[in-house]
Amino acid sequence: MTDTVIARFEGDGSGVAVTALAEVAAYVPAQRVTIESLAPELELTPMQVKVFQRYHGLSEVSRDPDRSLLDLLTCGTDRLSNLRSQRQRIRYVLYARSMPVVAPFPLNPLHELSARLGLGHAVAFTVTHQACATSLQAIHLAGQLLAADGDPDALALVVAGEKAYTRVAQIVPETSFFAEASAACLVSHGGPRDRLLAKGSEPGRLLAELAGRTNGVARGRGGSFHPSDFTVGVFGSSGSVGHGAPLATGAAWALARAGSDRVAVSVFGDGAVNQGALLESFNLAALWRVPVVFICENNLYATTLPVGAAVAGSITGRAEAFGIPAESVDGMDPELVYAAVARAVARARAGQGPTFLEFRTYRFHGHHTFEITTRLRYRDQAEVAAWQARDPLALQAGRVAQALRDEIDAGVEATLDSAVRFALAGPKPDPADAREYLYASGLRTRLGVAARPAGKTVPR
Ligand SMILES: Cc1ncc(C[n+]2csc(CCOP(=O)(O)OP(=O)(O)O)c2C)c(N)n1
Ligand SMILES: [Mg+2]
Repeated sequence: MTDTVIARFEGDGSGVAVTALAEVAAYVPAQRVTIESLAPELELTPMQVKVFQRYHGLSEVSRDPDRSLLDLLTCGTDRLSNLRSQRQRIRYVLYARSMPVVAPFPLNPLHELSARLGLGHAVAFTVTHQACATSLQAIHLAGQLLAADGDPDALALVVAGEKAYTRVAQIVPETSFFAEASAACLVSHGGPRDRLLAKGSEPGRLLAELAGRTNGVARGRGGSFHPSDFTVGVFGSSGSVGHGAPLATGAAWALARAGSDRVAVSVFGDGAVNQGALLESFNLAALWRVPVVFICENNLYATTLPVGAAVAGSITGRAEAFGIPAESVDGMDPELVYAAVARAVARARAGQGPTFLEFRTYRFHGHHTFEITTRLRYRDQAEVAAWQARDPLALQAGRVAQALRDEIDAGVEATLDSAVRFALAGPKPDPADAREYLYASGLRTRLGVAARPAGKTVPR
């Protein structure tokens, strides 16, 4: 179970110091306008409207004409649950703009925003001229400033969000047009954090878990099949294919009942789509409209079994049968994946219940080492090569400047080296503790008959 929009990272000093997103929040106005209604203002011909609608699948955008730019930005920052309590730690406020001019002169919402948030003490400035990558650039810059700051507790607030005031700014001809939304994140430096702009366990603790060490995320007791990491909202996983879905549905139900706006996400493979537990979860999730997102990574094979030989009907059709909106998305494009999950999370937050997403993707390597050692041949090398040519990492890396990419790669290498060292230095569990942590209540299981000392009753 994971909360994909609000992420929190807590470390124990096991990794290298890198830039981290301490918390992320987004605001998308509920109000939407159709492209048709914008046509006169954007000077679009009926044919151009049709191209947007049919070719780009872009028929409406979120807009909030009654809200000022300042209010739009504040809606994003208001969703940061830690902003108020961490105010004094915030040293920098960065406003990331995709367009150089965001408001007609002399308006500058940044300083008003800082004042409104009680951040008058922070250095505030705007980052621009990097088009869509400006927010990434701002986070990178915030990380560099914090690294040089000297105070390991210092934070930066990065804010993004715009309103387009002129036609030139409102539309990229035949390609796209602008909507209104805002995002805010708290950036920190100096923690043992993953550089990736998403939540995640600390690599060292995750590797230690796989190696069965007590410094692993689940004290080495989960291994590769059952790791869990509550510090980042990872509820657990199941070695039984498809059995994470009831856990996620139950967690989502509990979250909704507790009045939380968090969302549970259940991720499974195409091998799970005929599991009864999954279909039962669809039923209850749809019936109770719980905030859960079901994600199927369809990589065309369940171990070695091709999806065509195992799955009757369509994968999305299974969810649709329960009235759950379902989408099939190119899972090789990280941006499309991100956007689809963001839509599903927003639906869940708006009380509209579950969404099903099928990500069409591919497994470059084997399901398990057995497959490699026995050299099982169940797929064509040309097929593997065709999918490898669309490697999502390479695709996403191609979207950032080479210098930034090199820096990220070097950071990843350093993080991995440190993670391996941390994992291998971890202690192995003491067999005497084998019965610990099995029940939240502290209840201990009985020893097996052979292990029980003769004539003695084992305390529970
Ligand atoms: C309920 C259940 N049935 C069978 C298995 C054995 N099993 C392990 S992995 C797997 C296939 C999983 O396929 P998929 O989710 O597509 O994973 P991929 O092979 O793509 O990694 C099966 C059937 C299991 N773990 N749980
Ligand atoms: Mg699969």
